[in-house]
Amino acid sequence: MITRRVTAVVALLCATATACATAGAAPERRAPLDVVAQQAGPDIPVADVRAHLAELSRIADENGGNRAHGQPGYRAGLDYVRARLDAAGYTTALQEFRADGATGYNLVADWPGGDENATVMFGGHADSVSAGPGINDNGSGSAGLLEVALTVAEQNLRPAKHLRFAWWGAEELGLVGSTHYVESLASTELAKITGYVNFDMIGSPNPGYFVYASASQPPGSEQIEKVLADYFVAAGVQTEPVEVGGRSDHAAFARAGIPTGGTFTGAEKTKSSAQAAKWGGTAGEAFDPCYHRACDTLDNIDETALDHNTDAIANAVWTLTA
Ligand code: DPN
Ligand code: CA
Ligand code: ZN
Repeated sequence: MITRRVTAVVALLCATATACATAGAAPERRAPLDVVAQQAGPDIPVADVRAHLAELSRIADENGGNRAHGQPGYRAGLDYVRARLDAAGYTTALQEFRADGATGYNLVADWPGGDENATVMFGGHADSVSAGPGINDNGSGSAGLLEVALTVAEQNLRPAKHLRFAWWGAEELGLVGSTHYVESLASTELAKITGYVNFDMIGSPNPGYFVYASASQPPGSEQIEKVLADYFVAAGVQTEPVEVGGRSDHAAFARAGIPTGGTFTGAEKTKSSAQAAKWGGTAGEAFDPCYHRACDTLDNIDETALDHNTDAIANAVWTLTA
């Protein structure tokens, strides 16, 4: 029997702040308790995610302004992530590959324990383009995944399933690192991976709240889509399904028949007025006007989007590995 912590998220509605705060007032009639959804997993403080982004930004600054494949900033950023994971008790490994005449690296981190025949993976790419430091793309996913991984360790989570995180290299060259990982795994090892959940751009400055559509993904992907969407329902944030197709690192897993999913806050596409009406921000502007540009810096992050998506990662880790 598996026990897991389930926190019911309950929204108490008060007509006014004073109505809620007034001490000793006669009990007033309220709207019925609105149990929005059940959530597993902790609330991750966004300041802790931001601290990792500040480190990645500093690392880019000290290494020629980027964290691109084949550049010194890539390894420096990956080494920062790895050192934090090692100190927390993860078993980490660097997988090397070659791309464009340079050595690339994937970082794979296993949380000891759980049933390895049911391994659930969470990942995102760790490389930037060469134009800039890549703080939204994909410092955001890298930092969110790192802070959730560190929280797993702090809380000494003992999931029934085996939990593995990955930070991929050379995504920007055409999904090279994640494709190399999937294609180099023995079929017996691949068969143990029961799901892969991807986080690529989760703090866009003019954010949308997108969940990868499961319809065009392998069977079983619906469960991942639902768990991710459920977080946002509980948080009172509307989402839209998005077809990410071959644009990020879940693609190789999907090709291997592994259920996949993920969240995304938008790149070069323009926010519609209907989207601005439900999410705020600016209609007619890109979700990320600094996509693949030098201005993808610490200023290019929407903290609310980063916060929600990191909490959604935590909810998915706790739920899917239970
Ligand atoms: N794969 C992203 C990039 O690194 O440029 C962009 C992207 C992510 C596009 C997710 C669509 C969906
Ligand atoms: Ca949070
Ligand atoms: Zn990119």
